[in-house]
Amino acid sequence: MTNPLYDALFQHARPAAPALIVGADVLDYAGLKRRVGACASALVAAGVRPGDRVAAQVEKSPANLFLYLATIQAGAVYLPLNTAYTLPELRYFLEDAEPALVVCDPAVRDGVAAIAGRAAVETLDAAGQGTLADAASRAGPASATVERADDDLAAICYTSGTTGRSKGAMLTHRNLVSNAATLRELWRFTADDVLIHALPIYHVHGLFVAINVALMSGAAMIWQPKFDAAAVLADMPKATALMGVPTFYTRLLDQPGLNRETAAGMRLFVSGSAPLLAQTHETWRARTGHAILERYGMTETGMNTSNPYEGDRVAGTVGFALPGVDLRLADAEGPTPAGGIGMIEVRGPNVFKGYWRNPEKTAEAFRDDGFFVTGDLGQFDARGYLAIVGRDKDLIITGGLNVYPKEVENEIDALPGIVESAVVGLAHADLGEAVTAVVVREKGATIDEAEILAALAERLAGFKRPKRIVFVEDLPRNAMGKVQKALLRAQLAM
Ligand code: MLC
Ligand code: AMP
Repeated sequence: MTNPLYDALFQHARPAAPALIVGADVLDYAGLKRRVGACASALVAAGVRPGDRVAAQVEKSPANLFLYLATIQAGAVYLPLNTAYTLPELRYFLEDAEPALVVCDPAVRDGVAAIAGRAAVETLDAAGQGTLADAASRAGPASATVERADDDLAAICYTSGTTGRSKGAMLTHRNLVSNAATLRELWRFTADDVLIHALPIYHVHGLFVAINVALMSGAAMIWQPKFDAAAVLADMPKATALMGVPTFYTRLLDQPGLNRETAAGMRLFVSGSAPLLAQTHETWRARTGHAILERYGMTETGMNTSNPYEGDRVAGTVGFALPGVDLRLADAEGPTPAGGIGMIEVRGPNVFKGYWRNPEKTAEAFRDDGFFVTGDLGQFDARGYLAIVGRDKDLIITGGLNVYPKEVENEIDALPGIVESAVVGLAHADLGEAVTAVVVREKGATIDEAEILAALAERLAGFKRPKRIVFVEDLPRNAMGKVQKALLRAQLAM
């Protein structure tokens, strides 16, 4: 029996070695496998069959990790959902993915049940308690690990489009195994490593980069429920590695206790999901003696490039294509001339199988020769390091989370008294970019910032809601009638 991802994740697991460290509690690999097996039995008892989707909107806890791994062991497809999503946001994912089971917080169980269609609903709270945990504690060990092929789906991760609705990126066992194996080798992970895991596990960074690489190495994870700079700093002397978004690093730099001594036992700091400012890189190096290793990835592709483990880690670049990943710069007319700026396109075992039930969007995303068009603009320097110089997609990345302006604009425009709006990302010291809305009201309308934000709170996850709303008489447009967002950004930045 083979189950490529499950087998790969536990290939170096020594039964008595620590897998998960939560405060003073240590769970070894034997214990982890037992808990995962019990959860897999509970999934089967809840009606989950191979190939079924298991949607999870749960707070990060060890039980959430068991659920992910159990879904894989049961041959099902894991569908993680940001805990910040509101019920209206959730409804779309559940309708589109048609999961067999939804696991959610007990507090929203009834609301979720009402939109879950034919799916069963189980619960897990932030402490890992709930009906699924109860079922797992009653269940015996998993009867068997369900056989899967390399090309079978392991996960569907939703990612928004610039227009239209979110698309489910279908990730196969091969995608996830190959990417984690490559990163483990490149970043020299071994069973001696202790990774501080402070990322959310509803996106590929925390889920497939951090968890998969650590487990596949037989390493331990210090499991933190969310990012808290002081808590990360306190655990640093016990750890060897950290993975984070740039906000982690800027917030850690605000901690007076961050210095060469606290970071002495660490061998690797990885940053990704959003651009790391060169200034953060330099300041970090001066304070800790470590060069942050920046890498570049996407939901659809996992990781594509990385700065070298040995050799220069160049600030403002994302390094080289990973072994086995083909990467080129091109545009509609063809390859970008040397030194020029072009669209980043990638091909390799890491690249997803397509968008769930969406052959048209899948076809649009690929070139005829199999390269996936990322929507990111890149440029190689003379030494072949890739820099991400922009995005050919209207996207804001705030604290490592993606916000599609159109989605926010649609919600604002639907409010009474609003003519139209434009949503842009403005530079923000903590979050990289901050969602900012420029709004045109109807004549005489009095709707204000607080009222708009209160209305949006019912519809949109908190990270998508504007940090600032500016009222204007008109939006600047070009001759084609298109809103000039670059101009707006420049005006607002003044
Ligand atoms: C939370 N808030 C945010 C936010 N996170 N606002 C903007 N951007 C964010 N990223 C808002 C909440 O809605 C809330 O608002 C307030 O901030 C406080 O919430 P919090 O939960 O206490 O926030 P905080 O702990 O400060 O979280 C910030 C953060 C977190 C940066 C630590 O967002 C985080 O862990 N980000 C990592 C995201 C990630 O994993 N990205 C990887 C994607 S995969 P209010 O109004 O309710 O008070 C990917 C591919 C790749 O991109 O290459 O990796
Ligand atoms: P997502 O769709 O949430 O997976 O986000 C992927 C996007 O994050 C990429 O297309 C890039 O625009 C951005 N991204 C990821 N890593 C980096 C990085 N190191 N530097 C700049 N942008 C990045």
